[in-house]
Amino acid sequence: MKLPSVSVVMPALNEAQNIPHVFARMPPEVHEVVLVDGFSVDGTVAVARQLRPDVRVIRQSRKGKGNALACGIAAATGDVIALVDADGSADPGEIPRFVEALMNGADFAKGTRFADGGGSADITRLRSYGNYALTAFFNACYGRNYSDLCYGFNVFWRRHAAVLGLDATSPQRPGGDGRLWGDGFEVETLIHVRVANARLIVAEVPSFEHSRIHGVSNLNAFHDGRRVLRTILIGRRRLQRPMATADPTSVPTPTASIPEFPAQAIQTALPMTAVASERSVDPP
Ligand SMILES: Nc1nc2c(ncn2[C@@H]2O[C@H](COP(=O)(O)OP(=O)(O)OP(=O)(O)O)[C@@H](O)[C@H]2O)c(=O)[nH]1
Ligand SMILES: [Mg+2]
Repeated sequence: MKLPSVSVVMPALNEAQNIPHVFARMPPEVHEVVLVDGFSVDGTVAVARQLRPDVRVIRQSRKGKGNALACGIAAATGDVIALVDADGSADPGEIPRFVEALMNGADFAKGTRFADGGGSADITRLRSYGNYALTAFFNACYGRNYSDLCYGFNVFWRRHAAVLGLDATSPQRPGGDGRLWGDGFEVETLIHVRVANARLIVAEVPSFEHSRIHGVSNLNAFHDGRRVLRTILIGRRRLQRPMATADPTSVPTPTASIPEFPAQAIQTALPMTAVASERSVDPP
């Protein structure tokens, strides 16, 4: 049987020291690596290009990890899209197991650290409790039986990308913090809300989360936890009132194409002061 082509979409904000470890674990057969740079100032793009001259570098349109995923997904061309963090916590060597779940009939393969065969060296006790509670609440709202809601390693058929409805091209709002709803760390929950509302077949795939190798997390457990909770609540309202269009989990219209960085423009086009700080912004 012919294996599907896999696009790896990798959001990266100042991950120059971690990219070598992640790329070293990349299965040789991946179709493309789409690195979505968050205006890194540490040479992330240069390191990626040096190690993998074929890497596609995308410049994100707004701020936040969620916006980076939206841009990467819109730019990907493979049959399958794998969302893989660039900090060394996710092992791209696990991608074939996710693809196998898709080949066995799943529409969407979501990673889980909390099923047999999975685990985490990275999650703190606070985050673990928070994730447990949010996962239970999500399951109660959407009739699912997931073991892990807030995990970034997910793989799905690209033909379902429209279901996710991530908005890659709308401009930032004047006076806003540079992010629209879904642009932050609530993005994984937003994806799961839309996948559940579309009744896609989801397989959980055990995955081991390693510790971030270098650098610091961009996530704030309380702040981002609140955004996750709000995403679950709003998506639930939409499930009950399917005609509502004004809430942030409604699926926007398809997006235009995403600009790709020409190789020479990268170093000069990245502003040195534009590093997004997820901690300093309030939810809308
Ligand atoms: N392009 C882009 N990537 C981002 C942004 N924020 C985070 N990322 C990337 O998204 C991935 C996950 O971010 P982390 O800061 O590791 O957050 P986390 O994995 O939830 O938290 P930890 O478990 O503490 O590492 C990493 O590859 C980051 O570099 C952003 O604003 N833009
Ligand atoms: Mg991380």
